[in-house]
Amino acid sequence: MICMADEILIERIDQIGVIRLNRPDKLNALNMATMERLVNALERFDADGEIRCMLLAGNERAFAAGADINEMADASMVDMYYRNQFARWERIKRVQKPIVAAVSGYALGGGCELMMHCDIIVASETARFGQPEINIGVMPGAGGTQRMARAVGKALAMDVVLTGRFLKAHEALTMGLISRVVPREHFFEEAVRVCRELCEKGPIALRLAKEAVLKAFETPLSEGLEYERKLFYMLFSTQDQKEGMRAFQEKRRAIFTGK
Ligand code: CO8
Repeated sequence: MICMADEILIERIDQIGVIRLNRPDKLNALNMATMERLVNALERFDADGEIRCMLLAGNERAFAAGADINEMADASMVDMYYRNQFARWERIKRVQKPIVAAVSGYALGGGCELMMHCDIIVASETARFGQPEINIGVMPGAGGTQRMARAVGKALAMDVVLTGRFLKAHEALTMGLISRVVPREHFFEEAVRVCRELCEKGPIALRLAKEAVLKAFETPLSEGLEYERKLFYMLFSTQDQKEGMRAFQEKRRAIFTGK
């Protein structure tokens, strides 16, 4: 079933919640209406017992070419402050299920930042990444300086953020910004394939594993290790742990129920 909500298209592919950005004329520029619908859709899928992971995509030409410049051009500092747009981005951070990004074409500015909120990034060979805000007199504001630096290190983050240059897909792969590059015609189906793989895993283990990896960016190593250990112990209270290990012993495929 495809549900049209103007700026985004929402669809279910089996247990995958698919959200496609849908402002092709504007290279999927992220205006406030798009962000609101996107975040609402992510939260709905996150709360939906039938859905195991989400897939976020644009189209072939653009994942998203940034926040909508037309909405910001005449805004004052006070306007921006009261809009409090970053509250929406904070809500994406709280999504528990894995989000897979399928990226083709431009992932720039807020588009690149949105992509960096996702957990696995599948890109087409044609994808172009960048934080070009410097060219329009500003800087990244939705985590670009922080997540880019953590993903690729200081030297390359500085280069990308200060010069605004675009990275090609293979460059971004080598730098560790993304994890898979495939030919353009396969980027969406590859992302679906990754999602299908995730759907086979234990849903609780998936969420806790996501939480633990993200914790690595927030804590010193000793604290992160302690956190990981507690989540690991927690999984021994689930039926999925019993099923997973028993299936291994019985040489069969595990059927995880998320209990
Ligand atoms: N905002 C609004 N409209 C856009 C945007 C954008 N970010 N990007 C593209 N568009 C529009 C163009 O204006 C054009 O519209 P129209 O046909 O009505 O003139 C249409 O999309 C097609 O774009 P182009 O004609 O420019 O296409 P080209 O192939 O010539 O160029 C580029 C493609 C290089 C991607 C070019 O469009 C471009 O440079 N876009 C802007 C990229 C950019 O600067 N992004 C950063 C924006 S700022 C930001 O993201 C800050 C995030 C902070 C957090 C958000 C919360 C506030």
